[in-house]
Amino acid sequence: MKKSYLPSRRRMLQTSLAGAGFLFFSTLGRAMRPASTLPPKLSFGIANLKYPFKLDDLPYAHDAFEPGIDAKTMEIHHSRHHNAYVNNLNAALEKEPSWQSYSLGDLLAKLDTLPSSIRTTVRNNGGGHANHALYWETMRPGGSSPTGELANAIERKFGDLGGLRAELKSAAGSRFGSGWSWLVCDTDGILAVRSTANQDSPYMDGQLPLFGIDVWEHAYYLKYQNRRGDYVDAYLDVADWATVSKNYDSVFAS
Ligand code: MN3
Repeated sequence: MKKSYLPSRRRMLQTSLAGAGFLFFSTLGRAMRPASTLPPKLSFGIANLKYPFKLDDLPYAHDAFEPGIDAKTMEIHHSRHHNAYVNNLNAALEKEPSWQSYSLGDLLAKLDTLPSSIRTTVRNNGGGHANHALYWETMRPGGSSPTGELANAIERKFGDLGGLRAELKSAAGSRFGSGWSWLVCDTDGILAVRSTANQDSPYMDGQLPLFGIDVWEHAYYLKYQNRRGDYVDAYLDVADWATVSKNYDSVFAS
């Protein structure tokens, strides 16, 4: 009895010490929990942009999408709205140099741990920069079709491109106020349609934004006034699904 009791007691002691240690470290771990970081599989392209951020020129003329998306809206949207997001984001990071080395994707994924003095500015303007960079990247005059893995995944999830368009349009129409309608995927490439308010980015939730429709009034009011649905159709008509397909392939390449 005694022989077995002692080791057993020692085991209990060890177990309870280990338990205390576990509790201690898990408590410490919670207190010092590292900020969530964007998964490496999703960290490419726009997610990898770094401070100082800059406004890229558009790869097409402002009138390239007439009559669906008018030239004046394109010009104001890019040179004023998007430009302001870039400038405001840089101004915030100028005040917090220790955050200047983080990628745009990580800044958005780590919002909760940013200094409170810049958190809201980075949320609105970092999101604004990422969202608009994608918006310009995934439109091209005449549009294009999905290819490869994306074409297969759309067929599995939505039946066909028409099914995906309908879901994106529905998410755009039901977003109250300003925001975005998105096609996103996770690290396994699983597709989903969702919307976000304001300039919130799917990167904030560890998702890859593949395609986004800007439903702020500044994106369509000059031409469409309150007819958001007509603008959404016009943007979907010039969607560059070939570029979206290439971005989707990057998730599987790593
Ligand atoms: Mn916009």
